[in-house]
Amino acid sequence: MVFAKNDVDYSLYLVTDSTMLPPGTTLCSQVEAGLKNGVTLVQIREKDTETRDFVEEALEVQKICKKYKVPLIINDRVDVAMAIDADGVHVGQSDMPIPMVRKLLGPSKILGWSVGKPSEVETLAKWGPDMVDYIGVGTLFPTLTKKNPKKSPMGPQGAIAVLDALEEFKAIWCRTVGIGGLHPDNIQRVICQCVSSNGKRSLDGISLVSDIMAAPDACAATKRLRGLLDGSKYQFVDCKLNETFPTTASIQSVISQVSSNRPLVQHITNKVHQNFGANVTLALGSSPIMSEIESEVSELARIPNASLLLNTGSVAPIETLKAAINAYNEVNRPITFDPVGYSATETRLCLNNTLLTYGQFTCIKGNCSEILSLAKLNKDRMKGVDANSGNMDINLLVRATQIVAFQYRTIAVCTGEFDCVANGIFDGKYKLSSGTAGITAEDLPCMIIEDGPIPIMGDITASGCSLGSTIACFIGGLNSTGNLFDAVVGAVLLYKSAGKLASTRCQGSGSFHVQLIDALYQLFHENKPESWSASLKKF
Ligand code: 3NM
Ligand code: MG
Repeated sequence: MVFAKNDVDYSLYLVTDSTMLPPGTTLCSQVEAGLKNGVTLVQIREKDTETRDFVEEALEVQKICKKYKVPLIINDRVDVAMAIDADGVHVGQSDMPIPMVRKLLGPSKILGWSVGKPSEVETLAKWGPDMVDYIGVGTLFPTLTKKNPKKSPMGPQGAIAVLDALEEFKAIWCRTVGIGGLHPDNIQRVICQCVSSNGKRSLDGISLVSDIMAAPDACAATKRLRGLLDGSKYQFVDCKLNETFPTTASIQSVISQVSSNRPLVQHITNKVHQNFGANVTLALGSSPIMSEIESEVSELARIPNASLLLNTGSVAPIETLKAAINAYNEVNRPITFDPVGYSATETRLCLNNTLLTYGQFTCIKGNCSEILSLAKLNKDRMKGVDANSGNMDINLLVRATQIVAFQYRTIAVCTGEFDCVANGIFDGKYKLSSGTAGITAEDLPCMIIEDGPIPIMGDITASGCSLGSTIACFIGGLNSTGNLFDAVVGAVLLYKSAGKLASTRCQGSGSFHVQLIDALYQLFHENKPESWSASLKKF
């Protein structure tokens, strides 16, 4: 069977591995269960099978693929592919060179290549459209399937770099599938986040092994995957994800919701912030819990209006942080992420990037240095955890905030003399192949909150961290119809106005600390955002 190469559907690409078959199943029964329920492409990848058995298995699988009119690709073994007239071959970076494989296969077969780096994209672009038809982009997440992994997981950010390279080098013909550690809990996030910076392309599909091959019920497993791919909305918080701009009236509504819902705000945060953050949370009519106990995170996340603040200046073990992210993502409860000192040291850079790869955050809040580094617009390493002072260009900061919002599909907050908030959640909508239909970071709604300098903010500890507490209270306190962008902007507006008010009432940094809590308490309970001192404008 010859497939028109342009018509191949890459959306759900099953790669086999007969070493993980559950009892009572066979290679063929698992493949057929997949094909019956929405697998669109099959690759036989059997690393430990002798040639003769490999050929026999390939012929069996080929029969099934023909029945479902789905192309069959052979991993590595160009000879086997040619011998059985398979539809294509997939090779890795250390297998036979692509031009040789193409020469052997001829022009009409599908040729796939494993790619992990932009430089490899540059190579395939130079070869032109007659060489590589699609690439497997990976390894995305840790996987137990690959016995001798040569690459470390790249996360969605690594896949974005590959998609950007395809656009940069104009390899428009080349299709893409993500691979490595893809499971129902991360597939929608991957499709949603992995969009080229020009908004023009997303992954064309996902490729996986264990989720179907090792499934005791491969039919049900495939159906579930198919449903996630065909859904078009990634609802990772149970609140409204729309694009309207916050106003003082909508912020007033947020505060009423927080007052009546009294969210439980779990803090995993640094020692300096713990006490102050708990008091700020109480001032905002919410309940703080400073728990770092791994075994209780799932229970906490299930409490109505639970909200998590994750501040990476914390000393909690990384396994606790991951468990918390998992628990809140699983039940669609919000996480506010504060990557303290994002790139100040190699250790922090690695920890923060690991967590950013690991889950979905509703809000990412940082100071100018952190946001610039996250957006990769800051060439220098940060010095310590404080924001670099100096004249900051508003256009640059807005751009950085929008990039962070776009790349992590989050509401990004950049704090400083003025604060920027950019909404990258869109409508939670995602699409295979066509990305955001050309919407880019620059198109994202962005608000600026200003109230002149409040230098004394820098003279107390944990003032930035406690803005994180305020945001976590506000988004946690929303009703299911509440608006996330309103909540985050409202938190920033309140915090800035309270800071200003406290600075006029205090006598020094000690009383400023106390006055800040009083001002937060007063402004929150009065709930008259139209009279607050900080200004709110669209950028
Ligand atoms: N190739 P699972 S990762 C076959 O990174 C393969 O190129 C990878 O298995 C790459 O879906 C991988 O079970 C294994 O995680 C994917
Ligand atoms: Mg190989």
